[in-house]
Amino acid sequence: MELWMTEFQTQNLGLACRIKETLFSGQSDFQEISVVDTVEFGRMLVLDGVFQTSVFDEYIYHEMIAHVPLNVHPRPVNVLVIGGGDGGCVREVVKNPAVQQVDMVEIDGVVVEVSKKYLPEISSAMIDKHPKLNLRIGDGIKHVQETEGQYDVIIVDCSDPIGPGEGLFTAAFYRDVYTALKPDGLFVQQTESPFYHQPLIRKSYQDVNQLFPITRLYLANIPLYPGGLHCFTIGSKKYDPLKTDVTKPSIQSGKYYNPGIQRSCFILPEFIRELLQKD
Ligand code: SPM
Repeated sequence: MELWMTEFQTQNLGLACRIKETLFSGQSDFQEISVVDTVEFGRMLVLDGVFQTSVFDEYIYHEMIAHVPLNVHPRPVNVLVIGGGDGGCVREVVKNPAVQQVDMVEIDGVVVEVSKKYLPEISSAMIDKHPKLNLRIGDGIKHVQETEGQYDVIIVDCSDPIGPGEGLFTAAFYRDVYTALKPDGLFVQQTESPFYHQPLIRKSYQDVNQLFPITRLYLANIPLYPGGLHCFTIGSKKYDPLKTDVTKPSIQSGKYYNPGIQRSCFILPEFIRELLQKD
C-alpha cells in the first residue's frame, strides 16, 4: 500500500509526498514531531504537520538564512541563533571565519535529539559539538529579554507563527532583539511565502521597520515551502544589505549561495515591493 503525507499549506492547497518509511513519530512538550523518509525529498522533519526541512533541499534555506546576514555584517563575531533545532543553520554559521561564538537557543530538546539521530547531515555541528557552538535548550524569547548589547547578528530560524513559533513574530519580540544586539548589529528572520502569507510578511516588515533604521527583505527558491519562493526579513542598525561589498574574499560560495546571490536575492518582484510599501 502506498503511504502519502500531505502538508496543508493553506486551507485549499496541500503538498503531498510519497513516504517510504516513518523513522520517528512522537509528541514533545511543545509539538508533534515526525521524521519521514520520502521518495522526492529524502528524509524530512515535520513539526505539527508542517514540513520543516528535507535532506533534498535544506542547503538552500540554511545557507541563505546564515550567509546572507553574516556577510552583510563586516565582523560577525558573536552570533545568536533562536530555534533552528535541526542544526542546519548553525552548521552554516560556524563556517564563517569571523564568527567566534554561536549561542543557539532552541526550545524543544526533542527536536535536537531526533535531528541528531535521523538527520546527521543537517545536524553535524551539533553531533560534533563544534567548538564555536554553545547550544542551550531554552526559550529564545526569554533569552533576548534578558540580554543587552551582546550580539553582532541574531538569526531567528523559527517554524510557523503557531504553537512555539507564535511569539517570535511580535513587535515586542523585535524590540527585545533590537536591545540584545550591539549598536551596529542586525537580525534576520524567516518570514514565509510571498504568495500565501502576505499579511504576515507585511506586518513583520512594518514592525521591524518601526525599530530598525534599515529593513530589507530577500528571497530564495525552496521547493519544500509553499509556492517555492521564500522570504527572509532583515532589520539592521547600521549596515545596509544593499551595500554589501560582494567582492571581499571572505564571501565563500555554498551549494546555492554565492556572492552574486548575496546581491541579487534583494531584488524583489513588483508585487512584493508593492506589498511592503502598502500602508
Ligand atoms: N531549520 C529549518 C527550519 C525551517 N523553518 C522554516 C519553515 C517554514 C515553513 N513554512 C511553511 C508554511 C506552511 N504552513
